[in-house]
Amino acid sequence: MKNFESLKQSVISGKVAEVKEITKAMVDEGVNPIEIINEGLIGGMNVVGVRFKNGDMFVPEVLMCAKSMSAGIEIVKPFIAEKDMPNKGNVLIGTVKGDLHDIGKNLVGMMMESNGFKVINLGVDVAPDKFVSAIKEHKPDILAMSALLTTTMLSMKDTIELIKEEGLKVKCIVGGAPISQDFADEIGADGFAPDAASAADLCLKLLS
Ligand code: B1M
Repeated sequence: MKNFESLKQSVISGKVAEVKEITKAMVDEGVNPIEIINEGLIGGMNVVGVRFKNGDMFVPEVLMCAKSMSAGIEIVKPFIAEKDMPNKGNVLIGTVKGDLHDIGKNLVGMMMESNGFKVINLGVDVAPDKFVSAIKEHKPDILAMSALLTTTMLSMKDTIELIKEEGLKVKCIVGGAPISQDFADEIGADGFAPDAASAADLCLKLLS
């Protein structure tokens, strides 16, 4: 019988085919699907998050781990009612207006998903009014904005101002290579995270 530890190790190694095989075997054996997600798939990604944060793993490896975790979740999903899927909160994420960089933002989204958040990804080049419409539609707990260009980071400020003008209640967090805690404070953001694993930790902290 395959155990949670071998599933966890396969996620940590980013072995998509192996994760699929073990997950399928566990589902066939009647293992609780929520436990497969929490203890095996998310359990593995939690280790990846810590290693990435400490500089012991790099972007391409982390992307493979996230891909393997998602492959496992896709197998388990049909056996779980939507209401039973782990959900620590809803996060809306996007790269700000004028900015097309999305590798880091997608990594942040994956790390949040692997921590049990439901993530709605708005993509790139998202203007303040588009963020605002999406907040009205999806009512997220957190809005996470990413910017990689010094020329686009001010769009974060515009978005936060518009959110305040509209009286919307959502925690706004920011990140990306040119962003700092000082900048986040200056524009009135609720938080800043320097990397994907810290962004997931920040969401947990803000919603705890
Ligand atoms: Co561009 N680019 N790029 N680029 N690009 C940079 C950012 C740049 C620093 C390169 C350089 O000159 N040294 C520079 C910006 C300079 C500046 O503004 N200070 C630059 C430039 C100038 C440009 C163009 C203007 C180039 C041109 O056309 N003349 C152009 C702009 C296009 C546009 O956006 N309008 C451009 C285009 C591109 C490509 C399309 C070719 C490509 C993007 C492909 C894609 O994303 N799909 C690209 C790339 C790949 C880069 C570099 C090389 C790598 C970015 C990356 O993916 N890093 C980058 C140089 C660099 O950073 N070394 C560069 C890996 C990624 C995992 O890290 O995105 O930092 P990062 O994300 C991290 C953290 O920042 C954080 O977590 C992530 C994971 O740990 N994080 C968050 C990110 N978002 C977060 C959100 C959060 C929290 C944390 O929310 C709370």
